[in-house]
Amino acid sequence: MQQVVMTGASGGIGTLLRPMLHELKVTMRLSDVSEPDMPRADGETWVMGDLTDPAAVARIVEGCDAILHFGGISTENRAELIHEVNVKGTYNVYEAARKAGVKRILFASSNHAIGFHPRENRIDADAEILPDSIYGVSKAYGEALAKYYWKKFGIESLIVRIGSLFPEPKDRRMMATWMSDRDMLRLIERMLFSPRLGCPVVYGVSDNRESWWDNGKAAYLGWQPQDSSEQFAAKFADFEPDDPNDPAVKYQGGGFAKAGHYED
Ligand code: 15L
Repeated sequence: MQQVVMTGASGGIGTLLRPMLHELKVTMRLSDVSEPDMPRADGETWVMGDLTDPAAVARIVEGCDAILHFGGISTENRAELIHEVNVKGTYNVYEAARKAGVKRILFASSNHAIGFHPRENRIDADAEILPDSIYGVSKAYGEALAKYYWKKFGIESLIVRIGSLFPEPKDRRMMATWMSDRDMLRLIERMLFSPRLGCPVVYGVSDNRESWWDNGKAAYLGWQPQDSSEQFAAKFADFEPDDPNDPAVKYQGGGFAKAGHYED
């Protein structure tokens, strides 16, 4: 059985996925800076540690086969903090993985690495990197790092540009960007068990009627999202025309594209 580490296991996505991880039939080691106050599921082990500390990261990944790297700051913040946690932390994860002989990594990137693409454009894995925030810049760095470790050391990564992974869409934009937890679980399953992974970019999005993202270039993974935001359409049924000049409406990154620069 594979030993799989999840970083950021106490965060929003980690908390959503935890109850389903046993379905992967792997041994899970969960990690974060602290453990949430909820009962441990059968078979869960925890190793607490800070991603900014290389020695702690080495302990977290020791002896594992694969890493699901969800840890980090998940929205816009001070550049210094984002550098510390997302840039240095992700570097620490890849370096520790290299030294420990880890074969596969899922890098939780974000749609905010490409958030300044207009919504009229349907884009694929080769779209130009156009971050809409310093947070998005940190995700672009992580993607580049994943490709570097693939070419230099043969460590395979699945780069997932996650849309909006929440229990349900929170606004109209998320009708296009929503990803269900079950579709993420299915994607993790392909990442762990596909005979050939390489280092593809996949948009983490369910089979939504309005989607701006094309995963055709990763078709060889055999991942097919099964859920759709359409089940929540009634929530956003009141028709109000969008203001086409509002950057939050014009760009794929929504509010991140509109927000001002976060001063240190
Ligand atoms: C993200 O990357 C964020 O982590 C999440 O909080 C959402 O804002 C999401 O993107 C989104 O674009 O909806």
